[in-house]
Amino acid sequence: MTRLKTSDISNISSRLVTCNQELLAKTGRTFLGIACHAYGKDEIQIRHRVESFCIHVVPVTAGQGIISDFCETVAAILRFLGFNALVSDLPDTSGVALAFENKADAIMMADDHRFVGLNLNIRSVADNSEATGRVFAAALDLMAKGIENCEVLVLGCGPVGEAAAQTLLSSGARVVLCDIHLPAARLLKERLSVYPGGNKIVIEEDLNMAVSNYGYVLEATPAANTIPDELISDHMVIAAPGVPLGISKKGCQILKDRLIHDKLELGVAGMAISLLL
Ligand code: 2YC
Repeated sequence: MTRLKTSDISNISSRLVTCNQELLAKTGRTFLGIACHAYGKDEIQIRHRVESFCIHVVPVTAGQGIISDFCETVAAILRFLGFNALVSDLPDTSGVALAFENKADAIMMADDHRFVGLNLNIRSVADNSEATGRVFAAALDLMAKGIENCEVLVLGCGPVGEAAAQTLLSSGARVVLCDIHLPAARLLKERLSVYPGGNKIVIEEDLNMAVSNYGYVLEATPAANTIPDELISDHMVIAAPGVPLGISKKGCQILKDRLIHDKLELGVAGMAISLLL
């Protein structure tokens, strides 16, 4: 799991309106709309519910400790979506206790291993990796104007790639898995074989060969420059939740509106909507 740096997130809050407009242009939906699409929720109904849903974002000092701006950025994203969100005055145990005492509906918090949302009423857990994979797969479905029966290359078979592949299967896509560590791809194929369409999953062992062959890519690796510029074609559509972005600045210029990437926003939106279920 890539640990974010303050420099990765410090400009997110000030760019939420712009990024929301860019998503609208690329997918026809906003942050909230894409997250609702990912979880099969009606956006109008969700809009009525978010304002009264109180989320405490609790700083966690464990392990490598606090990332400056992390909690403030998560709260800013939640408020942009319409939630009643705040950063707790207290970290760790005290912050969790305060959320319960103030009758918050949910907590969001992250240590070095997991970033989760906890619904305090129904005791559900929203995991950032699962939500991120799901929401980026939904974004790809929207960019493709329906991914059903399309082949999609999923690069990276970790928790984010797994959630994305599972979501793509449920959208009727034909999933192709690729991972630098072949056993990881094999294991994921095995796990997904129980889902409809899972028995048709293909594994590509050569990344460059794979990228050249598929028009839809979900890039979920924790590596930069996963997709070399020379392999980016004019018809490629890429959803890239991987941090750092696996595409160079030049690659982004070639792709323009056919690339979706962010480092926190869409995953937080997915977590929040999944807490409302
Ligand atoms: O400020 C704090 O409360 C820190 N304990 C937050 C640590 C977040 C560590 N995780 C990450 O940087 C990212 C997550 C946002 C998703 C995957 N890695």
